[in-house]
This record gives sequence, structure tokens and C-alpha cells, in this order.
Amino acid sequence: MTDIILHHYALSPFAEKVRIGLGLKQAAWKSVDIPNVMPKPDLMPLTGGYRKTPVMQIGADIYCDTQLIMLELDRRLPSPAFQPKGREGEARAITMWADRLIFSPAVGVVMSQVADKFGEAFKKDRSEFSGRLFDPERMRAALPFVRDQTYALLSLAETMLADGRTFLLGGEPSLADCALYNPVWFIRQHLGPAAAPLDRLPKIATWMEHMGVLGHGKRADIEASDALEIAKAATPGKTSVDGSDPSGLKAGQKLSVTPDDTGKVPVAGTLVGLAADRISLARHDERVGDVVVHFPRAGFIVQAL
Ligand SMILES: N[C@@H](CCC(=O)N[C@@H](CS)C(=O)NCC(=O)O)C(=O)O
Repeated sequence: MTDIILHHYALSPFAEKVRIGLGLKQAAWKSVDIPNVMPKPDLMPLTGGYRKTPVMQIGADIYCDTQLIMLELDRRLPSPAFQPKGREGEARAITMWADRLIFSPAVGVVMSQVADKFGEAFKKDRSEFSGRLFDPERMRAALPFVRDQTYALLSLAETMLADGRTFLLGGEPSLADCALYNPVWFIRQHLGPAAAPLDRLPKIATWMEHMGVLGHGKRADIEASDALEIAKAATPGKTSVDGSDPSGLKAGQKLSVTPDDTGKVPVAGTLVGLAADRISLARHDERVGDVVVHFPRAGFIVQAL
């Protein structure tokens, strides 16, 4: 298989979800360090505008959003599986819950306590990214609310672990564990393991120890320019458009795909792939030649151009 390349930075919690997944699979992968704010001049030729972290590249195929990155890793490296047999939907539903509901208040818990550390460039970037002013004063005032939300939501995971199981779906780690690891890791990374509300969640503390053992797989650092060369030398993999998709979209249509929550930058291209879990656009860029950019369906807005 062509190398897995992860474009990411060390402190990104969504990147940590993928890194711990690569550890679970004991995968070998290549790492490109990207800026944590715009501009990202060596990422844009690959994604066509998608700016979030992380992005996975395999040759000339570019995977946006960890929802799809994890599915693609599972497809290409099936063992050990991210999704226990017969419980695939459950694993993915818990993942969506952690990504879309827990992440935001957990980030609030951290930001409300460290917001003053960030410079103007970061504040400006994150204001644009979220569509809301990065205001340390407002963040500090929100701490009781975001801490309560984080506690209430993490308590559900604490309940899942209450019967003594090692991981969320049983004896083996799954996609759901990698997703929950993301916000808990972020709080611990910035505020330590005893920070509220983690101090009230002993089962999650033990579970984090089991998760940490998974590691990050076998990582080798490469330059962004190497990744661009790899894309240029590669040909995108085969894709197909499901003709019975309820959207009625047809192969060859010009479309844009845009995240519905943050970093809402549209990516334009030609439809070459469509399935229940993904939409794929072909694009061309001088620096990388022909690439196909893949997005999940859930959480992305598709518009005809
Ligand atoms: N739904 C996305 C969320 C990704 C996300 O929000 N990543 C954060 C970093 S953890 C981000 O992009 N921040 C702005 C940036 O890195 O430029 C996913 O699952 O990949």
C-alpha cells in the first residue's frame, strides 16, 4: 500500500484521535508538521481549501475529517479492526457523539483557563475559524457552564465503563475509544489529569491509562514538499458514484463541499465518488497534479456550482 501521510500538529486533539488509532493498528505512517493557523501554503494544494487539522494523504487521495480518515484507515488496514463485527453502527454513532457534542465544551474548559497565553495571530485565526470572536473574558465567564456540560457528557462514558469493561465497547479498543480519547487527552494535556471535571471520573482515568499504552504506531517525519511530490507522482484510486443516492447527484457534476460547523471553506471539484459515508471530488493543482479529495457526508454541505 502507498504510504499513509498525516498532515497535523502535535497539540491538535483531532489529530491525536487519528494518532492513537494508528497506534491501535500498529501502523507505519509518515508525518508532516503543519501550521496551527492559516496560512497553510503546503496543505492547500492538496485539499483545495479545506483547512482543518488533521488531513490524511495516501498518494493522490486526500481524506478530510477524522470521521472519514478513520473509516479509510480501517478499510486499508482491517486488522485489528476499529469497528467490532456487528457493532459498526454503534462504534460510529458513539464517535459522532464524542466528536460533535463533547469536543466543544471540553475545548471550552481548556480555553477558559489558558486563553491569555495565545497571541493575536492565533486569536484572529480562531475567530475566523469559529465565526465567533476569540474573547478570553467571555471564555473565562463560560467556565462553569462548559465544565458542567463536559462533566454531564463524560459521565455517560463513565456509566458505560461502570460494569468493569476495559474499553467502551468491551474488551478491545475501538473507534469509539479513539474518539473519546480526543477531548479527554486535550484537557489532560493542558490542565493535567486532576483537572475538573476529570477528577470526578475515576473509570475514565483508568481507561485513559489503557488507551495511552496503544501509542502512535511507527512514525517517520517527512517534509511538506516531499508529500506534495508524492501526490504529484501518484494517480488517485478508483471511485464510483452511487446512481441511486437520494441526492440525485451525477458523476461529472461540478460541486462544492463545505464543513457545516467550523472552518467553513468550500472545496470545489468534479464529482467522482459518492456513497452513504463519503463524497469525493477530483481537482487539479499545479503543484500536485490530479488529486481526489474525499469528505464524509455527515456534517458537510454539498452545493452544485
Ligand atoms: N470534524 C473535524 C474537526 C477537526 C478540527 O476541528 N480540528 C481542529 C484542530 S483539533 C482545527 O482544525 N483547528 C484549526 C486548525 O488547525 O487550523 C474532524 O473530525 O477532523
